[in-house]
Amino acid sequence: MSAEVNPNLSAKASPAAPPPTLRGLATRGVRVPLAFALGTSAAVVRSVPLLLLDVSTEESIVGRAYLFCYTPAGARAVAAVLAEAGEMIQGQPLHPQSIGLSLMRRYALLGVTGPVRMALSALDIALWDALAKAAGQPLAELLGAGRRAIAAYDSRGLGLMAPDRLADEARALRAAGLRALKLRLGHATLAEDLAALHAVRRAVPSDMPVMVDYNQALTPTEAVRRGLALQAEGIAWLEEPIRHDDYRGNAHVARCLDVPVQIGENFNGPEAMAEAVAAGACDLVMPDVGRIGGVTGWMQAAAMAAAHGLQMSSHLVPEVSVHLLAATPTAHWLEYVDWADALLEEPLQVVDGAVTPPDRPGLGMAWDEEKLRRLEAL
Ligand code: SMN
Ligand code: MG
Repeated sequence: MSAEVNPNLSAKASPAAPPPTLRGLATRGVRVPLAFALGTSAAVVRSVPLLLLDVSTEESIVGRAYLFCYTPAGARAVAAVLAEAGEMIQGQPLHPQSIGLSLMRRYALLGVTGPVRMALSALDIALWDALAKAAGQPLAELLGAGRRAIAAYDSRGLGLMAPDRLADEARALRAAGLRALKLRLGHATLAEDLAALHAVRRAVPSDMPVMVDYNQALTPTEAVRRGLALQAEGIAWLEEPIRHDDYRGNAHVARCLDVPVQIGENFNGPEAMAEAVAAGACDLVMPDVGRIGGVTGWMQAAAMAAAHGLQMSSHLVPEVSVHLLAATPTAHWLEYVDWADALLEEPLQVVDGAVTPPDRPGLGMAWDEEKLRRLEAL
């Protein structure tokens, strides 16, 4: 009896191609004016400072990322850290996880929070973009997922405004085609918050989900009082009712309410999310790819959310987040804003209330230099 030879075992595998080598990086900051100003309980946002990052390799692949840096000083701080990190990674192979681990170690003394965390997250995003381009695949596919449609809610506008202006803006947003929207609350009184919610509710179909976001405005006691009144009116979730890092307080609010408590945009890395989940601080999570640690940090957070059966949404940066949510087992909602339309060659498309990762290699983002020339440089 002759033994069968498995041809796959006997064939000599050809060695894998070496990874691209990193050459350097460049950043530029721009101010993008908003069509719908965003009046939150913490600040009124009329224009957004965005920081653009290009990472180049010796093979002429360019990986890109952009971040919302909250203030112009934020953009300058993130750019300064990136310039320093760029010198450290020159000549390194394109291995996002290994580079991230060594930079986190390098910045352990300064502290991997705030602008440092944002810089390392942006770098990780750009490295993964380059890796997916080198593989000739959309990022979602490189992460092992199909390019599936992710339901999106409209997060433009609907700030702290008078009820009649809110109703007008809700109707304008509704015409744009998304099937859910987010209202910012945190007026001086509960009565004003309820009036704002009623105005939006009356302007949109009765079954349209309305998320509400307090941007950390309340005390735990006030959050429970307002949360009980709001949940009776039907809201999709109660976002950041109190200080984001008071996990015990958030857990108390979550226990007292039926409406799901949503937090996550301020999670500093997957470690913060692990603590929040362990404390029972929320019912839903929405990390920001620019604070959770880029693609690498997001995928760790997604695994944690899946293991705990927690639905996970994104925070801003929808062009990047849509690829990541496609690869997130418990994907919930994509937060949609159109801020980067002002600088992209091919802005994100909304179809039937959802966004699908584009069928282009990497993230599919290319800067439109003509559009960029029209924006104020920071
Ligand atoms: C937010 C986004 C952008 C600026 C300020 C606040 C926010 C959100 O909390 O969830 O969209
Ligand atoms: Mg929020």
